[in-house]
Amino acid sequence: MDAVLPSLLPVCLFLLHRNKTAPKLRMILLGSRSVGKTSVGNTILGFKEQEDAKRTAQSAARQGFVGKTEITLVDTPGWWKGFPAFETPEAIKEEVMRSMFLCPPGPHVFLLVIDADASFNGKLLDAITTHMELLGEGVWRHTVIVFTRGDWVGTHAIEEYIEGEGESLQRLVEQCGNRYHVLNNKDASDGTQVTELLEKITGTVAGNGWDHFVPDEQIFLTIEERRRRVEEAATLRQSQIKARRTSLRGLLQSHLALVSHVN
Ligand SMILES: Nc1nc2c(ncn2[C@@H]2O[C@H](COP(=O)(O)OP(=O)(O)O)[C@@H](O)[C@H]2O)c(=O)[nH]1
Ligand SMILES: [Mg+2]
Repeated sequence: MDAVLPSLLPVCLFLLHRNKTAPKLRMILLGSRSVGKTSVGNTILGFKEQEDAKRTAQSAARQGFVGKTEITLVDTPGWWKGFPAFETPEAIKEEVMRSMFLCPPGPHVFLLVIDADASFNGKLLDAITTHMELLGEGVWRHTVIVFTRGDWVGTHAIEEYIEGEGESLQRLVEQCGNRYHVLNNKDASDGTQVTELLEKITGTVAGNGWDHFVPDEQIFLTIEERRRRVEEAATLRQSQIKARRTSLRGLLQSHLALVSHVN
């Protein structure tokens, strides 16, 4: 018996550790330009807004904690407000799609960011829908709307805002299973707004049976293939420029040699 107990110790420690392992959540910020995606990321992760913050040009993942929950948050470049996906440059669409592969094996939720100080209409709905659909089927049941500019709206009036903006916004909210939250990114001191958002996110993930969104591998292959072609074209262009320079230099040298010979 004395010999058995010590041998069980590592197993017990492993089980204890496994039960204590902190939960991990992977999420992606989506939305049109300047709605506050990067700011939402900063608010969630508790990072300060950078004074010289540049426009997000490429999708990138950041890590942090909210309480004991480890968060991987992918920020994306936004599309032009009110423009459907077919009018968005390929490079932006590609970055939006690439975001799914920056948090393997796939995001638990998409945070669809909307600025609540602006009016909403059918064009905005169409822009959001066409861009969200780039990500594949089943995206809506993993989506939570985050309304920014809570300081403009007043946190208690968000339902009024949704009702007041009419059918397009109400349809979007319904499409997302009535999952939404309002944030004031200018108030870093209000920790409850983040914990409440995290509760809604956790509720959404639990409602999906803790399944994450499974990105379509074909999208990844298409992006990689396009990248490869762009890189190949750039290399070819560079070698053409180099060859032209070399031949120009050769021409110049023979011209100079000819001139000096004549003189
Ligand atoms: N007043 C206010 N301004 C905000 C809020 N969220 C973002 N902003 C501002 O909106 C601008 C665009 O935000 P940013 O996060 O860069 O938008 P992104 O392009 O979607 O990433 C910045 O000047 C932010 O300071 C908010 O909740 N309230
Ligand atoms: Mg940004």
